[in-house]
Amino acid sequence: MTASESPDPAAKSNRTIVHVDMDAFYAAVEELDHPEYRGQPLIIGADPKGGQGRGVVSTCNYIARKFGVHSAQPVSQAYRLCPQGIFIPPAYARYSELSKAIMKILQSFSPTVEQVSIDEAFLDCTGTERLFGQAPELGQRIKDTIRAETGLTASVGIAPNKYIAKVASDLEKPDGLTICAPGREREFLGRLPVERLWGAGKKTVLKLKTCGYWQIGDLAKAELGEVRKALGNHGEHFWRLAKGLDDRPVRTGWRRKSISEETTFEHDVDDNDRLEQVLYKIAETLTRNLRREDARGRTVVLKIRLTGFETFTRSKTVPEPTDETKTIRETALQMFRAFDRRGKAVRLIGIGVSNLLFADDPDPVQKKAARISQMDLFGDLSQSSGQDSGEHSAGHPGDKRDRSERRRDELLDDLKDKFGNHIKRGSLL
Ligand code: TTP
Ligand code: MG
Ligand code: MG
Repeated sequence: MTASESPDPAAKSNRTIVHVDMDAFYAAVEELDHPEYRGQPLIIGADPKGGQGRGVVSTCNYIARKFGVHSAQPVSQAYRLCPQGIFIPPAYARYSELSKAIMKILQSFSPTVEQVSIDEAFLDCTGTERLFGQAPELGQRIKDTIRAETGLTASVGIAPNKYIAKVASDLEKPDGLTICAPGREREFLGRLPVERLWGAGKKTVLKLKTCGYWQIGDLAKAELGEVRKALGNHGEHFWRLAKGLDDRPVRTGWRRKSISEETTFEHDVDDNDRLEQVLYKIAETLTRNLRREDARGRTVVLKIRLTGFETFTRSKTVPEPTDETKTIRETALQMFRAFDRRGKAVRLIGIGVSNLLFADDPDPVQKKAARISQMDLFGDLSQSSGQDSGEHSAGHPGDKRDRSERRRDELLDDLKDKFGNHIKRGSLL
């Protein structure tokens, strides 16, 4: 039994929680595979087309970051900041392959590994001192093993809880190792800006600053009542984090919480028929990826970015978790038709599905709706496509899907597997 499952709350502050996050992951993989890119600014993302490109940057190496380039930035802007950079499109299959290799390495350090994105994971290493040494030695070993086996560098944070471990891994990137010893939590967090509170979005940060809480230490010292007044229901959560208190266990068998797929147009599109056609295609690809992973979701999210980059999301929860193309497509279309673009054309359109359940979900807690924000959903696009397919397993219990729809979806998936993506369902022809 790991300490995270211990019924004794006192034991929780003595956990050894490790957070590992790869440095400039996609870019680092490209540098590994293409030594000629090393030493130059390298930007992974959509084609910048000499500054006319329309997509966004997935990530860039640390040299490019010096020019102000960063993830989720429009490539056109990245190009203006760094025209001499090497711009290359992402090769997801390769990143996914290395991600799997890294997760396997992490499993050799603890049976309790929770993958939280393509390049990061938490480990509960409580009680592994005799095997791997104290925190500094453990962290170095993890980094060295990843380096030796993959050629990539990771940043590692070690702390008594997940929140501080996550903050720690980010503090000395790249190739960092940052440790917060038990008992030093408040000191460790105190001088960090409130932006470092995990889960605090722009609105929360603004409210905190308006109340005079600029550093995490300011919040830790505040009266709970005051914090509640400022932040409402979330007040206590952030107040506890600020005090370095976080009991959340490291969960094994983690699965993604959401999946999404989106298209950025070469030229903004105003024609509703064309937009609906694109939504059709997106729904096809997205649900095929869902079925490959044996996952179903309850919340369908529509994302629309208009001319000028204004971005909106709309979401709708369906009664039963689904992976059915028709249901997800129709739900997205409904939201699209109800959305008032106020005459503006569309730059990007996408569909996401969250509140995912998996057929072989071992942990009933995961079957509860995962409450994630829509921002998180589309912040996770790195994993939205190009993933390897998973094995199909027994199927979801209590399957209430329309059997003919299911057969249609599965038949089409098989055809696409055999003959490629140009196979389309009748309604698309
Ligand atoms: P991150 O770990 O956030 O970033 P990173 O590994 O590139 O750089 P850092 O050293 O700061 O950790 O994301 C992991 C990968 O996910 C990243 O290499 C590319 C992808 N990604 C996107 O595609 N879009 C995004 O907006 C972000 C944040 C990441
Ligand atoms: Mg990273
Ligand atoms: Mg990461």
